[in-house]
Amino acid sequence: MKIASAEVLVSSPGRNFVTLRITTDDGFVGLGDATLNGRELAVASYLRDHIAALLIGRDAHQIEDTWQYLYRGAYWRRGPVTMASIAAVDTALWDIKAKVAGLPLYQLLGGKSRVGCLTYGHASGVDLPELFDSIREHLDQGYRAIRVQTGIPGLDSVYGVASSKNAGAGDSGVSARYDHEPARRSAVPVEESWDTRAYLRHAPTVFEAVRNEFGPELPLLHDSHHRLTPIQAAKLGKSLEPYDLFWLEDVTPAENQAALRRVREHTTTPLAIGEVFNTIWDYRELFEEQLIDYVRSPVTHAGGITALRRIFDYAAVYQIKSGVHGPTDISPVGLAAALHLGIAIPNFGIQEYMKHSAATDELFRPTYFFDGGYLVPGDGPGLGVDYDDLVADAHPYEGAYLPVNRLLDGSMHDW
Ligand code: EZ4
Ligand code: CO
Repeated sequence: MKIASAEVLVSSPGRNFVTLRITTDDGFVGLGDATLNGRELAVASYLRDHIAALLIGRDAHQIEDTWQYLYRGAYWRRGPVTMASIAAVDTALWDIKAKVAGLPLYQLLGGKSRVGCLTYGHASGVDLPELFDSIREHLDQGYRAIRVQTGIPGLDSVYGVASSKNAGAGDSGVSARYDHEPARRSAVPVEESWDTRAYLRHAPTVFEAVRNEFGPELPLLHDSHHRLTPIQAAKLGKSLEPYDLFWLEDVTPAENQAALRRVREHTTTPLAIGEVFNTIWDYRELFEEQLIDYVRSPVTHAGGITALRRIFDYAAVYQIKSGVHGPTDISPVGLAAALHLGIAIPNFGIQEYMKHSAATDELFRPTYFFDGGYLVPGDGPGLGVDYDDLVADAHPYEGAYLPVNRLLDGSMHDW
């Protein structure tokens, strides 16, 4: 069974997606997600200009060998563009293998270990009343775990707050955010503002109010989005301890894994990190020193199903669980891959879930479904996701960027 074609498909059904479609000489079709939010065309070029031709004629069954060929063969290792490209090839080949077997992909990964993947949804608001409404809305939809992000008094626009009042803020004069996600269609990034001291004072008051309103049971999560120094992160973790978070995410920038040691010394708030990591190597210190509790890598950015399964197995040795990144910039192909893996592995933790737009679902026709707070992968052969070229043609690529972040004195800060 040889690979006959590898097409790179770029479309924008409400937001941009890069999809790889591999077809074999006997007509099997597999899909892989290669979406890198705000840098989509770099991955499209890597796949189109440097990988597609290498795949033609290869045995579509040789997933591991193809992974090693692309990873070792690039010579230039790791990095988000390379690893998203390899991820797309790997995912598409797993999709094909499962279709050839006539089985849903999770069966090839060991079969179901649970009835579904527990998800968390994103509640947010510029203030407490708006936040409470958002939490109630999510509970009504069936979510059993909730990420909480709010506005901060004195700041115009803050990461993670999908609010009509927040949309269009910043000084770049661009369109509103889409899909409740921060990337906006614009020629240049929107600029947001940040004040760490105001955040550190405000965050515990928000969680206290949420616990008072919604009680002690509801699992609550929070994302600090790489903005703190180790000692600030330690302080935040400590101040949130009374509110019993499920996790605190990305407290420090990802480049310096050793920073987590300092945080860990001071707080028992569980930590999640890794949505911007690319490989197993990024986790080595964090796992071996047990500095984190949850792995945030998605299939899409960590080199595919082959590579992420290896990361999860390594994590399991240290009682660390999965907590896969699942914003809308992970396409339905990437989400489906995460669900097949998540339902099979022994150390599943939680899956992030933001519903895609209707146009996105029309294009990809996912067969996974949301039921009572759980996501369940489709039972048909393969990943259970499609790609409708006609729908895609109606949604051409549009440039979009994630925001940048400045402190109140104008200096650049981590976004
Ligand atoms: O900012 O997916 O936990 N979720 C996140 C996301 C990321 C975006 C970047 O593309 O941090 O909202
Ligand atoms: Co995050």
